[in-house]
Amino acid sequence: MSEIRAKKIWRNGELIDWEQATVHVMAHALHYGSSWFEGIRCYKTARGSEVFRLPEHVNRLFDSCKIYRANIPFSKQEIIEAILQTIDANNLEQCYIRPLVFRGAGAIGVNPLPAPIESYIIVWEWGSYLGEDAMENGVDLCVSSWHRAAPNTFPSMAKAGGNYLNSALIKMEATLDGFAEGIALDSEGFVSEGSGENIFLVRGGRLYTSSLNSAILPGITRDSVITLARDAGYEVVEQKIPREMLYLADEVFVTGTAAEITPVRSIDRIVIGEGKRGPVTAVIQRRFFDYVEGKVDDRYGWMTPVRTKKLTIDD
Ligand code: PPE
Repeated sequence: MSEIRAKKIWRNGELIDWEQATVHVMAHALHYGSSWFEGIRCYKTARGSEVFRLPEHVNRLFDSCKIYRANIPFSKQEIIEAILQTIDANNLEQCYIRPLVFRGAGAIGVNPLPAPIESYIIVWEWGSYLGEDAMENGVDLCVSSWHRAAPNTFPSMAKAGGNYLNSALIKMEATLDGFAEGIALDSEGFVSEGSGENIFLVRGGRLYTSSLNSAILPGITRDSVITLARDAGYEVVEQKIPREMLYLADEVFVTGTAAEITPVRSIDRIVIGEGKRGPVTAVIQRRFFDYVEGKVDDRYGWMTPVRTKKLTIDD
């Protein structure tokens, strides 16, 4: 396990030392999974450090909390400012950002409403998610024996800590069986998503991705890929995807803030297409990385600059 550490963590409005960011064992979230979080990336670009789709991630955090009747005691703008401040305080040119809101200690029992809301922002350097050579050569996936939660059980549009027990079952099964990741089906048996990524397939020059009614997290990378792919002239279809369509695809790739755009070379040991990164995946990858690394204009207004250190007279 690589060491994950930074200097400062933002907690309820102030920056504290990394070591001080501890939680009481009676925190509601520890007992009942009542937490909500985001994963955001800050990239080093030619224009300086910039955060990718920051307002969209903050909106999704507030959406996740709204579903669970948790009121964040800060405005969206305050959370945005706090994220930029935390990156700056840690002096990181690029990093992964984890805003985390949870029900803390102060009430006993399942009812979360009396438990206080705690808000944190954590940043650290996080490299490749699905293995070092994954971006070039692709990864091997399996279809998980675990399904995503049925509608009316756990809302998948909330990025809630509790949902990740399902993700953990998928991920453990996949990795212990020698796969990089598992793809879960929804409760009807259609393709949903990976433990921490959305999924796309390419067939006949067209892109397909599971629709929101397949228990997916509405991924912000997924949304960005849909836009960039249409930009590149590809048709993108959001629909219910039968499992076998994965095996018959010309190309498959997964998307997520941590995973970015990772090609898939096999699923359940069935070779996908040529068994390596396909040409459409390569185009999407290039357009994505050119965008986040600031090699092209920010035509969609997706990048938020991190305030850099103020220059002093001596500089
Ligand atoms: N589905 C799930 C279940 C999921 O966790 C993620 C992100 C996505 C789809 C893609 O969403 P987006 O990041 O908005 O494109 N998973 C986050 C957590 C990963 C982790 O291991 O922790 C992430 O990529 O940051």
